[in-house]
This record gives sequence, structure tokens and C-alpha cells, in this order.
Amino acid sequence: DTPEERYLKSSLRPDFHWGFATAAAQVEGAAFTHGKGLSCWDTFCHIPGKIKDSSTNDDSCRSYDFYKQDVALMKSYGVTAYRFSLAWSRIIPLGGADDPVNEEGIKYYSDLIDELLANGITPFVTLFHWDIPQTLEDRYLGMLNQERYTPDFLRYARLCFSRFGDRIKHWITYNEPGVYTLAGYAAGVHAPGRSSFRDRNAEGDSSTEPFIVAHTELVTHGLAAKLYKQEFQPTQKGTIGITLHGNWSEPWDISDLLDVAAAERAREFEIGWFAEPLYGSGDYPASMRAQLGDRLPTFTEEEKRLVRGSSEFYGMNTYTSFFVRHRDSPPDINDHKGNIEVFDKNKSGVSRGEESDTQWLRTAPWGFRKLLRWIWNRYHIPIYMTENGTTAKGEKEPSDTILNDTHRVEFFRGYVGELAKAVKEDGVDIQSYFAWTFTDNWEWAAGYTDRFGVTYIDFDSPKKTRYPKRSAYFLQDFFSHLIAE
Ligand code: GBH
Repeated sequence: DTPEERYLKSSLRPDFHWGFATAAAQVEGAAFTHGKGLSCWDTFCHIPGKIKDSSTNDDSCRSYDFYKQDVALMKSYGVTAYRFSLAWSRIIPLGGADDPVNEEGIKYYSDLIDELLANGITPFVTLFHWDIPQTLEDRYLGMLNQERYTPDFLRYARLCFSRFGDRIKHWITYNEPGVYTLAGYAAGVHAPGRSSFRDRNAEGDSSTEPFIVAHTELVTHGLAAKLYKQEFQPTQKGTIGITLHGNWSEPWDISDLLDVAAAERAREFEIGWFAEPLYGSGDYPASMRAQLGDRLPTFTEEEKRLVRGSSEFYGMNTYTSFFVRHRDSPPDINDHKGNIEVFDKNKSGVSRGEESDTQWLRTAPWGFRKLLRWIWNRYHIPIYMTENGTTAKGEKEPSDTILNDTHRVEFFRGYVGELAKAVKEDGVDIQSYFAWTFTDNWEWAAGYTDRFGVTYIDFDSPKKTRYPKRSAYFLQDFFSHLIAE
């Protein structure tokens, strides 16, 4: 042990949860079988040119077939919890409030939950990790139509609470509502692939749609949370919240007040967009209203009351940190970031961190603790870390060293260490850490080229054979040291 490791020993509460997070569309496979309906990703990934390696998620990790083996492997890694998402179209194939239920899909999740509990692993469930039923897109453009979408989502939520809630005590309504809307309706690189500036042939209006979809997510999160609290919580005694994505933005020139303001604006556009209505003022940040005007929807008083205070914890996904510089020119109509520019180095040439196999992702734990403090100071709400992880340099192709993933080990050492310091020294209330992710999986538009797992998967083998990497055992070791007995 280093002196720092000795200092951090037992700094996490005895009931601290740690484990891995996954998403249905990235791991399950069985995309067209066992009664499942199509999700937006099942159609999107079959459109030529959308996925980097032209792959699909039809099979991915086949965790639908191998869930028992996966639970056993997770147990061997020493986890205490597992965060996974439900595929709405597996449970209600056509998605709508009056559409039939697929009992086989319900049984799959029910069996998975039982298997986890039988192995002493606490399940955390995400209702929506980006895979809306395709039928709801076809019927009314999904979340662009708040009025028609609302009853469909609430019926799905209610069904999940009633069928799994006897055993699920941690519910997350939406995963990264901001990423869902920006990637799907601005950049257009995720389903449903709408963008008015990336591709002149694509449909959509990126100057308004991302904000409309975000509004739908916030309000329907609020409605689902209210439903849970009124009808299920009194007997089931679980907790419900949302998971937001956010990376730390640091001023490019710390002595330039314009960059300092730009970094704060970047955080408000990325995080405050959701966090202010949920945990803060109850409305969108003033900086967003100032830049976007009427293109940003307005909350009715009723919506405000519904959304504010609805999330019982702050689910946090974070991967990296950036340097941020102000722009002198006025913001573009399709700007969603607060009129800023991002950089890998600051003014003095200091790098934000070591490179991975993924262009946007560098190891930058120095910003993680700042982010934790920023959230905690503003909102004072318990934090569940629901995703954090990395690809490692050189894992795109099989190699002799792929299982000895030093880069990923050092990433986790940095991030989990900062987490422990935030708890011990800053008094931040952090109750879980889910690493992204358990096995290599289907990384959305990047296909199988970006490997985020602590377990290597041979995707060419019929059984998608799994091989533990060193980082899996590192996490086990580190957490047994950090969590108090
Ligand atoms: C998470 O999002 C997701 O929840 C998870 O499903 C995913 O597998 C994991 O991260 C790893 O990526 O290419 O420059 O346009 C993380 C947030 C935000 C990261 C959008 C990638 C695109 C940057 N993501 N970002 S860019």
C-alpha cells in the first residue's frame, strides 16, 4: 500500500454499493427473438453508414442467453451491485399504452433479478437507456410528441414497478437524457438520427428539437417518480431518481474571466439543463434562457412542481474533463454547449490527461473531484455514481497485453481514489460506484471498435467467450480496501 492508499482505507460506508453498469441494447442480443419488438437502435444500426464498423447489435454479448454465467463471473469479481437497463420493446413490443405485454420478456428480467439476489448482488434498474420502441417513433415521432408519449411511458413504468418492484429497490428513470437528445436530434449520430446540420438530407430541426425532447424527458421523469412514490413506494420501500451525464469543464485560461464564465456556462448547459429543474431553482438555467430564448420550452407551474424534488438522488455518469474557452463570435443557431470551444490542453500547455482508444475520452480524475464538489455544493443531494470507465489504448485489435490493461487500472485508481477523497475530505454523500463496464460490448455508433469492458469478449466466437482483464481484479481489491467493514 502507498501512504495515500493507507490514508483512504475504510473511507467508504459499509453499505456502499459497487459493481458494473450495462445497457440492454449494448449487451443483450436476442434483438429479434423471444417476442421482442424493434427498438429505435435495432432499425438505426441496420441503416448503412450509421455504425463505424458496419456492425449491428443483433447478438452483441448475448447476455440474454448467458445471464447466469455473467452473474457468476460478476460474483467472482466481488461486486455488491449491478446496474442494468430494461428494453422497453422486450416488455411491450409495440411500446404503447394499449399494446400487448410480452410475458417472456418479463420473465427474462424477473429471472435475472432472482439470479442476482440469489448471489447477493443488489440490482439497480434503469427504465430507459436510449432504446425507445420503434413503433412509437413511427406513430408520433417519440419524445418529440410529449402529449402522446406520456401515457405510453407511464404505462411502461407502472408495469415495471408492479412486476419487479417487490425486488427492485433502486430505480433510475432515464439514463443521460441530455446525451440521448443531443446525439439523436443534434449531432444525429445516434437513433433516431435527426439533425439539421450534419446531413442536409436528414430530417429535423436541431435548433429546437433537442430542447423539446429534453423537456419531455424531464416531465415524464417527474410523472413516473410521482407514480412510484404514490402507488408503490409505501409498500415496496425503494428509491427513484435519474442519471445525468456530465464531464468537468475547466477554464482554458484560469486568469481570463471570460473563460471562467465560459466554463461555468458549459456546466450549466450540460448539467444544469437537467439539474436546475430537478434539484435547483425548478427552471432551466438563466444562461440557457439568455442564449436560446423561446427555443427553450417553458415549464408550466404544474410541471415545475412535478419535476423539482422528484429525483431522490443524483445519478452521475462522468468519463473525462475538458478545457473550455469562450468564443468572441455570437452563438450559432445549432449551438447546444453555451458558445464555448473545448481543448485538450490549457493555455500553459498542460494536457487534460492520457489518451485512450476513444477520441473524446482521456484519463482526467483531477476534474472528477471538482465535479463532485460542484454538484454537492449546489444541490446537496446523495450521489450515486452510475457510470465511469474507459477504453484502453491499443485494445481495438487483439494483442498479447490486452488482458493486462494497465491503462484502465490506472484510470480506476485515479477516479475511485478521487471519489474516496471527496467522501473523506469534502463530506460528499456518495453511495455507489458502477464502473462502465462489465464486458466489452456494442458501443453504439462506434460498434465493436471501442472496448470498455473489464472483461474481454471474443466477438467472433459463437458463445462470445469472456476473458477477465486485470482491471476486474484491481477494482475488487481496491474496493475491499476502501469500504469499511
Ligand atoms: C455513456 O455515455 C453511455 O451511457 C453508455 O451507454 C456508453 O457506452 C458509455 O458512455 C461509453 O461511451 O464523439 O465527440 O461526439 C457517455 C457520454 C456523450 C460520450 C457523447 C460520448 C460523444 C462525443 N457520451 N459523447 S463525440
